[in-house]
Amino acid sequence: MTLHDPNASAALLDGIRAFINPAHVRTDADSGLHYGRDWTRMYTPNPLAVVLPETLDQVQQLVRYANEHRLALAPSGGRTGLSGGAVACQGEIVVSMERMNRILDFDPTDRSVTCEAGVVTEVLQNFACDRGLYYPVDFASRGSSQIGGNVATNAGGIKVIRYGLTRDWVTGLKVVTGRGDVLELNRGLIKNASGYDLRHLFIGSEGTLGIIVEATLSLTRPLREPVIMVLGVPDLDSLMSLYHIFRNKLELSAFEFFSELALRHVLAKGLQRPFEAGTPYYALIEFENPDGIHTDTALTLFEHCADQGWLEDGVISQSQAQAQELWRLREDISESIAPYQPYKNDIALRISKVPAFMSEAEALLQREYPDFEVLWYGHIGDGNLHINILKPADLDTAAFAEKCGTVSEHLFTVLQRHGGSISAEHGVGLLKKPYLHYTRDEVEISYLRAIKQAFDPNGIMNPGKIFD
Ligand code: S2G
Ligand code: ZN
Repeated sequence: MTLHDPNASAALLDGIRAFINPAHVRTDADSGLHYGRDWTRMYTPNPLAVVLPETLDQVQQLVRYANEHRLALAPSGGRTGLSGGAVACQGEIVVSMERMNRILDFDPTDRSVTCEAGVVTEVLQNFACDRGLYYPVDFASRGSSQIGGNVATNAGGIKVIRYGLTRDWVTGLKVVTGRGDVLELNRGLIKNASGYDLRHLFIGSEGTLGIIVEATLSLTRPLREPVIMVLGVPDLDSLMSLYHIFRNKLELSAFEFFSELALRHVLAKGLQRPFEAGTPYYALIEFENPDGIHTDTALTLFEHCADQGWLEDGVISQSQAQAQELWRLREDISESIAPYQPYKNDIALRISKVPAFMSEAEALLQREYPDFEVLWYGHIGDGNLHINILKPADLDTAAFAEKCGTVSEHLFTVLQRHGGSISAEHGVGLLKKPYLHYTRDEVEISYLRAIKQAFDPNGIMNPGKIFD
């Protein structure tokens, strides 16, 4: 991708202003910083411009114009990504979907909603709730992430154990491909055996095949009176025993975990300990409990697990307010550690492989990197572990990132042996690109390239993300 020099750029940007409101073709430094990166902080944003289209037609004209002039486009949603997937650091034009934020259609019979890519996740969740329904893909960044970005990264979050990922709720997509064609994919159908399902190529494509403009999503009934239990757990084997027994006896909507170190950072923000005992790990379990019908089962399980030594203490929510407070112990971890510029790993394993991987990885980190503060948390219920290394105050960002790069190579070598993935839900973007081969072999990557070539033959769509 040869990028244009500043002089030629001015004329090229004027060309864009011919079909997009000039007020929404921005080149000021503040816009470049605000729209040119996601939550990662190891890349310096350097977009050529930030463009905020308002219609499908403008998006299509922009992609066609970018093909004609070989301009790189970096699609941008809420920019809550953690792998540099929405970073524009090589003169790309950021295409922010922020102004395309309407909910276009809702059908109670289909339990289906069609929204533009720029709709904020929480706005969609509230829209569903106001109609007695539920959009069950949920995570801490719901207040700023956008549906288009959730689809582009196949966002997961905290309810996957029961509801799956974004992929499981997308019944239709309207996209502009990297070639500038508008495709309406699957059109909200539940069944559609008419050949390859191209919708699923765009889900998780991280903006490299084209721009997601609209999504049609399924909705479901809300959880009835969800209850939260937080349990103090002595070791990994106990954590997995709790998982097995609670999963078999109750229909769980969440089985999360976090370490004592992670909890301490959240408590430092003023939250209360769930109970007196401090334990190496904590399990957070959610299940619906209409009219308290499962309370006895939950308490019986609690007593049994305590007798087995699988838990040392625990609490069960007595109100929705307390349930929210307990969720914050898990959901506030990310924000609590952000000031430490953590180096994040977000790995996926088959659930059965979690304890073996975790004990091997913990031993490796303690042996090789004793001076690193490592936090473990994540979604045991779907085999997704978040490993966060906090940046020591005396180590500069570049040196820290380099050292963590070698940590990743050690971790991913272990992960590969356990058949895991280097990215569970945060995507590959720029951050994980050097490690893609630990999860995809060269033959498979050649197929990814062939698909990219079909949808984006001039390589203008988010170049350099996922693979080169
Ligand atoms: C989580 C959120 C982002 C992070 O908390 O489940 O996916 O901090 C994460 O890793
Ligand atoms: Zn997560």
